[in-house]
Amino acid sequence: ASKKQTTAVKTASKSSARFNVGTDKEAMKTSILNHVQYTLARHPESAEPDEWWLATCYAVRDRILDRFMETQRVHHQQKVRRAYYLSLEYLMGRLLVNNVHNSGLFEPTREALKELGQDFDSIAAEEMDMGLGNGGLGRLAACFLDSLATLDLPAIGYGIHYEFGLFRQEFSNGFQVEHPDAWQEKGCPWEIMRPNFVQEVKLYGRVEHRMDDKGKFHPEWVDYSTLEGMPFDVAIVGHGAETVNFLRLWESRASQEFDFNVFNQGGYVEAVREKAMGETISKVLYPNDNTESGKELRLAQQYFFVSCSLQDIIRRFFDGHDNWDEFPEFNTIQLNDTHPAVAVPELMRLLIDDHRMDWEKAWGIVRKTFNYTNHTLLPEALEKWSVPLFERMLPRHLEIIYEINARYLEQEVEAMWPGDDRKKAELSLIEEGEPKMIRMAYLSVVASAKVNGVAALHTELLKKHLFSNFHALYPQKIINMTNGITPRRWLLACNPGLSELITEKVGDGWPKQLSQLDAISKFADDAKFQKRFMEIKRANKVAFAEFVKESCDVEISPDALFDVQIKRLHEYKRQHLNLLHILTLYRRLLNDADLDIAPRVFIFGAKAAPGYALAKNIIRAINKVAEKVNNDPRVNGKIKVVFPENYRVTMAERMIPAADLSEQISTAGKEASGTGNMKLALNGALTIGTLDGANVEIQEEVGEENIFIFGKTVEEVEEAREQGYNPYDYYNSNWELKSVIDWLQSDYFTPGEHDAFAPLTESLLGGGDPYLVLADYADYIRAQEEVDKAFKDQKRWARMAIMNTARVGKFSTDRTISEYAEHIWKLKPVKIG
Ligand code: B1H
Repeated sequence: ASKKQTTAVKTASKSSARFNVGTDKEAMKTSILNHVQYTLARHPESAEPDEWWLATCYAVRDRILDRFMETQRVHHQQKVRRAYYLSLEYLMGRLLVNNVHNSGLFEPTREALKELGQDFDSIAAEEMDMGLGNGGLGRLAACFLDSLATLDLPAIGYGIHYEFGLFRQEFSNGFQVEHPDAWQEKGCPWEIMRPNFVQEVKLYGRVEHRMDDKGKFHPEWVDYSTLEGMPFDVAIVGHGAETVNFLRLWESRASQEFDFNVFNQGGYVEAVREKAMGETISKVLYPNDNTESGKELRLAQQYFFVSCSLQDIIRRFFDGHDNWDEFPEFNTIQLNDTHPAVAVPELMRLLIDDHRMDWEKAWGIVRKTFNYTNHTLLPEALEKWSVPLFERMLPRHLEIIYEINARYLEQEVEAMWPGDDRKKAELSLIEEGEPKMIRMAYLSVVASAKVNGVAALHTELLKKHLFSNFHALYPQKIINMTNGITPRRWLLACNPGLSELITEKVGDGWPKQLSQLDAISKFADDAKFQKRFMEIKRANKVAFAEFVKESCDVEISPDALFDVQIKRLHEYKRQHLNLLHILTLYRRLLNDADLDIAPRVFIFGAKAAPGYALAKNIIRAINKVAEKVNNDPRVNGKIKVVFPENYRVTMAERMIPAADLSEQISTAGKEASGTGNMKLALNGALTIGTLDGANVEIQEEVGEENIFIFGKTVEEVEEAREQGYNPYDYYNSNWELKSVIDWLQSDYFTPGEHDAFAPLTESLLGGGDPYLVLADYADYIRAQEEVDKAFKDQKRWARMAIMNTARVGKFSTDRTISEYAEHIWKLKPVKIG
């Protein structure tokens, strides 16, 4: 009977080419209605919009799950090599729109809803963002998953099922206020709980070295506490719905055993406290971007999800294989920054302690399995764990790290620099000091086969500075993998107008072959094409202006230049340089009401880490300047400043298609890559930017004549520092710069409230201006004047914008992921059929 069943299942999946259930309008209608009634227990007549949203998601999910199961069956049957992506962040955004596009269900779903009296767009707007990430690093992970599935690469993402994602931001009197992000409030139709794959994780305790019957000592981790990890899977649909991979997120639970152990050790109160700790681990995403927290709970999060994931990988491997020697042949693990780097000692522990492998063999496996992506050079973001903290939570792992360190210093560093103790101290995984610190980046480099930077310039700087010794020691290890973005979400789904125009001109292959966009460059001077391109941009601006009216109660003209800076609030990203430009224009307008400038709307989207006081002060300054400017009749509406609260993926999807100008103005050498820069250029916004991160490569692609570059280069920044950079030299010699800073120091923007922006102005002057805002100010103003001139010539602007869309095909994550697959993972596509 069971054999018969298997055949029946096989025929079913063969007969309906892609799905086992109908995918036309009628089938979708039936399915949606069924879910309203039998999943949600509601009468269609009285169902609310959020219930229509849920039912629609379930109907779409049913179709996706067919492909999901088929994909996993094929991967299992063919014993494929897989890539595992370990990341503490996945900034997924909404999934419905993306999933209907990728699975080809957009039209039937929209039509079905229409016949049910529902509007697809408003139903889709019911969805809360899945905001399990901070910024670029988390969004990159989400784009990677999309491309991995689209390219038919067998891959699984692992992360944490945070109960609360990145905080929801509100403004009150210009101040940022944080609220918990209850993203699961309306239900989570996309995820599937997998109780049969629960994993157990140990924490705390101590190590005993016990003798076995052969007289050999074995380390044993004892008196530990245990936790449980419950996996939740989210299906990841590739474009065209051939491959459906998944993202597996772990939620922590206190286990029965956990209670028992702690009860025995410490009694009731301790037990309850520790039980709460067990349930706390996956509670909330740490809201830092580009800064490490150094908190105990954060280390617990990292270890918890890494241990669950590695055990899951090993379980899957032995379901089909029986020999550890084959492990590196079938598994490759990517560390998304150092956040999951504790995977290195954890895999060593699993191999040596649990599977009784000898050190050399285990280390050989580890070094063939792991690869590491570095995302930042900023010193405050480089993870270092204090040895005492680490020892308390992960005593056995600390031993292993010391052993890795001793062996690598004695064997590899000694061979390269014989007798050089200074080199050994420089390269040690342990930084001396009080307390000693574990350098997680160094650990990741030593244990990985390949280490990559995320843009050409960033990778060169890694080789030259942060990892220069390692580059000498392992000359083939450090390579570049320039970031990208998925064109499915960041053009096809978010900008339907432009997508249709492109498809009309170049066919519908571009979402999977983004370099095909180059074919529209031949229309850059075509007046008719220019007109249509600019009409689409204008329509997107009208839609965004409506959103601004609703959310900020500010009227903005779609004919003004939309000048957009959207990214986390950070000094190195220099939102305050943008602010100085706004103040400069405001001042000029007050001095000359007839000043001939193109009307501009300055648009910001940014969250500040809750503990980052200066970043919060900059937010307040922007909000307060906005209030003044927008309500000052003397500027005659020529400039407006808007800062809608709670910037997130969904807001980016509205802003990016409406942007004219993309602000990418970080201090050279500080932004590893940037990815918003790519999204904006793809949607026809021109970049004003420094030669930093991927801006350099964007310039190479679009050409110097289609981008506004300004400011000091990396070399010039280094030189200025060496020569003792003093912001007062600029302050005292540039009269206009001095006036706008003095203006910020007055109470003009916060009447009666003095020194409101002292943290900001102090950082620029007394604080030494660490990010060279004053040094780049004059050239930034010059570049902005060029922008103004270009925008006034709408034909020229149209040409430049078209060339941006046409020439940024390189920045598809399909290209990025193909490079990872070829040069790091040695991973081949697997056709599901
Ligand atoms: C990036 C981070 C980051 N780099 C620490 N580093 C974090 C560091 O929670 N933490 O501790 C969180 C995030 N994020 C960004 O990665 C870079 O700044 C961007 O330039 C880059 O485009 C992006 C993706 O590579």
